[in-house]
Amino acid sequence: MFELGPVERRLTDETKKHPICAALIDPEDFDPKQAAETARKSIKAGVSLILVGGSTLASQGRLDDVVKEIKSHMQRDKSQVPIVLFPGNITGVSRFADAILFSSLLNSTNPYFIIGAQALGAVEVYKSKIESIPMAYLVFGNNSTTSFIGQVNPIPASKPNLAVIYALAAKYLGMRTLYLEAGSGSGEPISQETIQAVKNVYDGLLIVGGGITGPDAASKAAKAGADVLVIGNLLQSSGFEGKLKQIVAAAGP
Ligand code: 1GP
Repeated sequence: MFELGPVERRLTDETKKHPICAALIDPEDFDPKQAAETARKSIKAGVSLILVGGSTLASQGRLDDVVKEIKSHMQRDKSQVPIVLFPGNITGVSRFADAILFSSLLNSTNPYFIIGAQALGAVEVYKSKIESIPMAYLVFGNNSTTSFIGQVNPIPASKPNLAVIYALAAKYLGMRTLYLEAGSGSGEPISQETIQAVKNVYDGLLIVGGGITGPDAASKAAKAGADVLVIGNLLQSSGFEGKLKQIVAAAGP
């Protein structure tokens, strides 16, 4: 039978209490040392989860190095925050992580991103023995790297009902996690209306990301029903910790 692994159980338990924040580290943007330092600062600012991945990651070796470095720093600091992979392709698997968001890009026009890459990457996940968390991934708008690479048929921001039909499909397919993605650096985060509409029909873990750069956007997404808020781009600006702390406080209890 299917059972929740420790990371999914932890996230489910934590988000029952209040929404949490995740720091997304793209190994294309940080070398291993910078990645570890960014993860450390993010945890200090209050994030509950470190995500590692990106849409254009070409080197699995680079991913391994980044995850290993983050992990060794976290062990030194005795941090229990999980490191979870957020893969954009088959290069996104590392046996050094705690879990993987094993995702299907449901609104891609290319079956490769819906099930092809998953089949090709599955053996690597099996061999690595890391925990797999099934996830539906939905991309809004057509201006992001993830939208371009994933050959997405983008959900228009003004059509929450289109997100709802995919959320229902994800639920009926047994996907326990759903990620609403506005695209990294988006000027238009996922709207409250969309988050609420999805939350009404979907009872799994609801992740929201793209363009959350301040406490206002975080508070809106959390109030609308997001369980996990993903913060990526902001981590590249110097002195991001102050803003991240405000975001965590705005999202939290
Ligand atoms: C991207 O949703 C994430 O996959 C995070 O977006 O980089 O805009 O924070 P930002």
